[in-house]
Amino acid sequence: MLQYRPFEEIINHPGLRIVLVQGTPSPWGQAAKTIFEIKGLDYVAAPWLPGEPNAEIVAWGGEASAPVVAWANEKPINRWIDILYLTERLAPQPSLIPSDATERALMIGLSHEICGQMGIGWNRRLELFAPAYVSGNAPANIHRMGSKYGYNEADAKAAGVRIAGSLKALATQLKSQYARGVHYFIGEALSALDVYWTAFANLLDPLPAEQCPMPETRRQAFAVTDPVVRSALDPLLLEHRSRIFREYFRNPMEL
Ligand SMILES: N[C@@H](CCC(=O)N[C@@H](CS)C(=O)NCC(=O)O)C(=O)O
Repeated sequence: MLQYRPFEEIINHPGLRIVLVQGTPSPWGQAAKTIFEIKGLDYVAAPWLPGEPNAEIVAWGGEASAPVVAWANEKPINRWIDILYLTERLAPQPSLIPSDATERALMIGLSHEICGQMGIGWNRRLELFAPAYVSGNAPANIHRMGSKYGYNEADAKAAGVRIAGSLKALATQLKSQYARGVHYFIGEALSALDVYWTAFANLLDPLPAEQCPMPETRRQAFAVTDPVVRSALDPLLLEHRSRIFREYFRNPMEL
């Protein structure tokens, strides 16, 4: 059971720590947390208040966003791929990174399409910020987040088509796997890509309240209406998300 500790308490903790966006299913953090749990890694967590300055955490982690992860007295890290490789070092089994170089390249490439710069998470966030900007009176925290996460009109306009492109690549790969009877994105077993897709799908088609107890207003905002994106959201992708969630995620999600 996730119990948030005050940030001060985790700074000098000797083991694995994570700062998580509190109260909303922020996918970068939920994916990192779930990878810890799949690998049986004990960890302690502190809350990041979304949209707030969180100055102490920024001073410690050097990054104005969450998750921030730290191990022992090593430098805190925040990028999804660095966090994944740390967990592989701390608990090599079960491995979530394919040992075959070609499969690994495909896994990391498709994971970037979800978690990386200009990936699904990045573009979906631009879509979520757009209405406030278009209204001409975006509140301060949206302005702060928008400038932090690269909001501009051109990229916001292109976001839907870019998300659809990434979804089509994911659907093509998943269909080829299911066609040969393997219900994972890559290779023969669970990889980090299955975890990332399951966590980030909440930004397009949120899980029901009993599985993901997020504020109702946020759920309505997260459910994508853009027809370009909806048409690329293949039903197999959502079926896969629900199966991986049931088999590998804590249910309900801990926010
Ligand atoms: N550092 C992560 C990205 C993390 C990220 O974008 N976090 C956002 C999620 S929306 C966040 O912290 N939002 C809350 C805030 O900025 O206050 C990576 O590069 O892989």
